[in-house]
Amino acid sequence: MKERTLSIIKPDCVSNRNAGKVIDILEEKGFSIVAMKKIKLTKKQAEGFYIVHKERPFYESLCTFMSEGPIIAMVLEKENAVADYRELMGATNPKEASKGTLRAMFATDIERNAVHGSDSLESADFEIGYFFNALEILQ
Ligand code: IDP
Ligand code: MG
Repeated sequence: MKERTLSIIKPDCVSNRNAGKVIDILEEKGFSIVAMKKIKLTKKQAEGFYIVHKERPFYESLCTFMSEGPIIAMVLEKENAVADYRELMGATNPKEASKGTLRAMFATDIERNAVHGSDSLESADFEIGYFFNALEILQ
C-alpha cells in the first residue's frame, strides 16, 4: 500500500550543506516528495512537535537543537514508506547505524542525527498535519 511519512532534514544536516545529498538519496530509493518546505521552528513549535518525548531527559536539549536553525520538512510517498524510510535513516545513535544509512553518513551524534522520520502511520498523520495543510500536499 502507498503510504505517506514525514521526513525532516534537521538543523545540523541543513547547516552542513548535506540536504541536497539526502534529497538525492531519497529520490534514488524511490520516495516521491509530495510536499516540502524550509522553515525555522521556534522552541515552542519544536516542543509541540516532540510532545510525546516531554518526559524524556533529552527533551529540553532536543527542542533547543531543533530550533537552532532552518530545517527542511517533507512528506514522502512510497509503498511501505514509514518502515522503508526508518530503515534508510538507520538507528537513532549513528554509532549503531548500519553502513549506507542516512545517519551513518550524515549524523554527528545521538542528538544531532541529521534526519527525522515518523515511526508509525499514526505518528505520520499527526506529524504531516503539524507541518502541512491539505493545500500544500500534492494529491
Ligand atoms: P528517532 O528519531 O530515531 O525516532 P526518538 O527516540 O524518537 O528517535 O528520539 C527523538 C530524537 O531525540 C532523536 O532523533 C534524537 O535527535 C534525540 N534523542 C534520542 N535519544 C537521545 C539521547 O539519548 N540523547 C540525546 N538525544 C536523543
Ligand atoms: Mg521517534
